[in-house]
Amino acid sequence: MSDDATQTRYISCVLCEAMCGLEVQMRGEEIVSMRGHEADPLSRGHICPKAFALQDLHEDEDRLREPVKRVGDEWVTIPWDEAITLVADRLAAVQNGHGRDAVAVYLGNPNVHSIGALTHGVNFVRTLRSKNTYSATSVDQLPHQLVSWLLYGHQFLIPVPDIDRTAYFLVLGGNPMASNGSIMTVPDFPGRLRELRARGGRMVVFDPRRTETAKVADEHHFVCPGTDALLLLAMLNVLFAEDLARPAAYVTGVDAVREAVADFTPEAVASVCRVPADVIRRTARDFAGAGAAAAYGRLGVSTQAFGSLCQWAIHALNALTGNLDREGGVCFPTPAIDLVGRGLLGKGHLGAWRTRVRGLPEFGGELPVAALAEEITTPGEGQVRALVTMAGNPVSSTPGGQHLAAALDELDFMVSVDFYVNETTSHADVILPPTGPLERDHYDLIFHSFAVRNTARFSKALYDRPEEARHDWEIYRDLALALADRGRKASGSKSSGSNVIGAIKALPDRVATEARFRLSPTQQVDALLRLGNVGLSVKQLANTPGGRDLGPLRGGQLPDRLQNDSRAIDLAPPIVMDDLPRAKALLAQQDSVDQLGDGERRDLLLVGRRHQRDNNSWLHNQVRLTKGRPRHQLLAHPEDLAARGIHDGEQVRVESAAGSIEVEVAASEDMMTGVVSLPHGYGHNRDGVRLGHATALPGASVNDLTDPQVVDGVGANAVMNGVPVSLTPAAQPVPTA
Ligand SMILES: Nc1nc2c(c(=O)[nH]1)N[C@H]1C(S)=C(S)[C@@H](COP(=O)(O)OP(=O)(O)OC[C@H]3O[C@@H](n4cnc5c(=O)[nH]c(N)nc54)[C@H](O)[C@@H]3O)O[C@H]1N2
Ligand SMILES: Nc1nc2c(c(=O)[nH]1)N[C@H]1C(S)=C(S)[C@@H](COP(=O)(O)OP(=O)(O)OC[C@H]3O[C@@H](n4cnc5c(=O)[nH]c(N)nc54)[C@H](O)[C@@H]3O)O[C@H]1N2
Ligand code: SF4
Ligand SMILES: [Mo]
Repeated sequence: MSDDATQTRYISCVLCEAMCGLEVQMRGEEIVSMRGHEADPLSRGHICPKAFALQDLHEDEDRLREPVKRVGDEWVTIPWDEAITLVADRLAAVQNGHGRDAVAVYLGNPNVHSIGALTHGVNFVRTLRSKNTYSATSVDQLPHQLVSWLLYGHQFLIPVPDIDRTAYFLVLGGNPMASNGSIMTVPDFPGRLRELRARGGRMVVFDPRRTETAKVADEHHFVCPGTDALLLLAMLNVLFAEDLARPAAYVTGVDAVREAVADFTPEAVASVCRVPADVIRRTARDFAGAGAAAAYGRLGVSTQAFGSLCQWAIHALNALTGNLDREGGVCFPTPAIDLVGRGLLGKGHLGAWRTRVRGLPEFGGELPVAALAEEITTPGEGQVRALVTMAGNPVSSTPGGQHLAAALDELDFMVSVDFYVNETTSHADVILPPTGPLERDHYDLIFHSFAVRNTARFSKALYDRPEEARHDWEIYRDLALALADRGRKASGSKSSGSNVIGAIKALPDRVATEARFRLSPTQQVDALLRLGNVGLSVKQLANTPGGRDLGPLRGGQLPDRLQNDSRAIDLAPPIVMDDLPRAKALLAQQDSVDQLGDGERRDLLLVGRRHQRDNNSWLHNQVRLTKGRPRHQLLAHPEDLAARGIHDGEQVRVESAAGSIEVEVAASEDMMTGVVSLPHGYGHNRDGVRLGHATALPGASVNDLTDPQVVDGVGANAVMNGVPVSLTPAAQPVPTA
């Protein structure tokens, strides 16, 4: 290719679950233009402003390209070999001195958007063999996985709304107009919604904020945060009371569900939910009568005190109305690489071990991250003394982030695999930066499994890996090999008695490790594609811009695809049924938020939100992405502000049981009264953070308010919605004499 010739390349955006196909014009190394790929069978030309951040990220001077080591307050660049040796030495020393569990791991969200992290990163974590494995799952979709494990026998066998054919789309606690869907890969949500409505279909939204999605819905209803479980139980109650339940033959436990929901009538829950009984009744009837209907609930009903009960009730609503596994209802995608069917992902388990301090259960091999800080700071046998973070920013994104930040400074050693010095990695001893999204091949191993249409797309890296850089999978491979060479003991805290024994043990470990890490991610994807039902290959897909269309979602796959032994769905799993007394207690506790045990009056409930031009806790250093109206503010209803003598635009103090922040308030009629909303991922102005532009952005971290001590009663997912807070004008600066 000559330097001035332009070339068209097709890639996937990895910045959210929508995995849009992009068409990129390149002149030499330069990106001339980027737009949505019109012929892409999944994303159909859709693109959002975040896509351009891929280019800005690539060119960003803040982005680390070589390892750095902390020396005092400075970061010093070091060669890769030295960095890998240093990290392996320190991790092995901690594990040999204090046991395997003394090294904790936190895996952040972007891991699911990188094949290298999934093939080699996860394998590296296995190599550590620590029970202290944490991830963003427990501040996110844990209830989805838990409920799928209970109902369908596999944590990743999750049905998604067949939005392209449904007649009635019921959304609770999700805002796909901003998020482009989650556990429902739905690029071009606005276009798909327009089509739904053009077919005469409807969308109904329950959310304490009149969101971007609520504004384009046929109906929007406010619901008091944290009470959706009651609302949903009441809808189930109506199905039984009005004889609308028509579950498939393979659904069992229906009578137990009928009994369990008997007390939750619409009238009984209405005042707690702040949803009129007739709205609840009508919604249940409309849903059951729609022909093909899909109920869906996302972050607002997952990361709250009843997250698991909410997700269970949503599945029950779909199953009882015959909409599970039905076209136009919710369906199980049939991806070209079926990780579930091939047995490549664990089915799930709950409580196989527990956190040391609070006794919270693991799920699927991971402990809830709400417990991480106390596992670091509480002395004793099994204390966490070193931490590996992989593509994550838990100081910003997990409850009680400020406490975690303080805890990180108590560690003996911390290493982060990340390309930014942010709120979390600024506490590390070493940062290992992988290549960026434009420098690596991509096939979506995860989100094809949750997409509203079956497709398969592979894209070659837009840029070659620079000489000085390493891919994430190379970093994990090298770390695993270096650790194998160091021959860690199985467990225990005494030092090794014999170097010879240690060396002998290390040999097979090294051989086994080499075998596991030998194939590149792309080679592994190729092998999996060839094994799959469709018979594809990387080469074929790389030559097919936009990839292969494998057609719309299919119904009628049950009970064959169930992964449990019974080949039936027990709709009343004891783990969920046992949580119903807690829901009953909420029903009784009408005045729950006003008066707390500690005598403080926290009479507002805090919820979160996302914006199209924000991406979790990162990319705020991208000037192009962050432009537009400021959106860091706490949103509150004007009546709630007036009642407190607070004016629009003022600085306010927000206080919860866990902490307090100061932030600007914005009056908004879109808020339900009694509820305030703050986006997460803000508040970059912390010590040590080097995010250029981002550190000057206004805003505070909502997770300085969320309380790590409060978790979902089933599965211990974090509670980041429905947090009781108080609101007062920020303290006026005291005038100095
Ligand atoms: N209060 C509140 N808290 C929340 C949420 C909320 O709604 N409200 N949302 C929760 C949810 S859903 C999620 S998923 C989490 C996200 O929380 P996390 O996963 O902990 O954090 P992210 O903000 O996604 O940060 C990603 C980090 O990965 C780095 N990174 C990006 N790409 C790569 C890569 O390819 N390789 C490597 N090695 N690093 C990379 C970035 O620089 C950044 O440091 O936050 C959760 N926290
Ligand atoms: N642009 C952009 N897109 C993203 C992301 C991003 O940061 N930016 N992040 C990605 C990630 S990691 C995820 S997990 C997804 C999340 O995707 P979504 O879940 O669609 O996104 P949120 O905006 O967090 O929506 C949560 C909604 O729940 C509402 N809510 C809060 N509490 C309650 C409650 O108790 N009950 C009810 N019914 N509603 C409640 C909030 O008001 C909010 O509207 O988005 C993904 N897409
Ligand atoms: S919606 Fe935006 S961020 Fe998400 S994949 Fe598409 S272009 Fe990327
Ligand atoms: Mo997420």
